[in-house]
Amino acid sequence: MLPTSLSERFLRLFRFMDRNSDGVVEYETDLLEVAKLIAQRKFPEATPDYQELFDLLARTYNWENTRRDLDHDGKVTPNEFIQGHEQLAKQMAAHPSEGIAFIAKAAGGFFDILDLDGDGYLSLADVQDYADAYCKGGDWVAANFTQLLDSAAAGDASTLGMSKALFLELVRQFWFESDQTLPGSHLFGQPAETSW
Ligand SMILES: [Ca+2]
Ligand SMILES: [Ca+2]
Ligand SMILES: [Ca+2]
Repeated sequence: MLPTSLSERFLRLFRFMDRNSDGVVEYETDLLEVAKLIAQRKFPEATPDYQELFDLLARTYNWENTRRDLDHDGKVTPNEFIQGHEQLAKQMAAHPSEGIAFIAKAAGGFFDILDLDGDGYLSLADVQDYADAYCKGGDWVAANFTQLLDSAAAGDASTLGMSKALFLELVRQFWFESDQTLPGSHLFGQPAETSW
């Protein structure tokens, strides 16, 4: 069993990913649109660059959702979502260095897609557009982003935004550290729901 702190935050992520808020995450009705919006943001539609990025995102989202869909009915329920991550958490505990390498590759690649101007930092606009793609934008995004940046060690803080090193560490904490006092536990969290 996952610690309650982890399953609660994964449910929060689940609600974030459930774009149309109907209680299940589906590739066609939730994630396909996100792939379009994120690719459109980076490249003009109908260009080869756009198509390549869209295909990559669509393939990745479809693969992830299929992997989580344990009964193969096309819909990922909150329970399936949690169970999938239970397996992942076990693998991470057994092979931590492979887990870190996986995060650097998967989340690092996604960081580069979101970093619109390619300067190596995520700006507030980058994360706002990301939340908007899932129909989850709002004031909470800026409040959360500021809190996450403030949480960074002085050496990592930057007026440019969130560095990739900080981002990857927050992602690692979110997925694998049950300690709720770590800043990464608050990724995707609306400030009203968190206990800073
Ligand atoms: Ca849905
Ligand atoms: Ca299912
Ligand atoms: Ca940037």
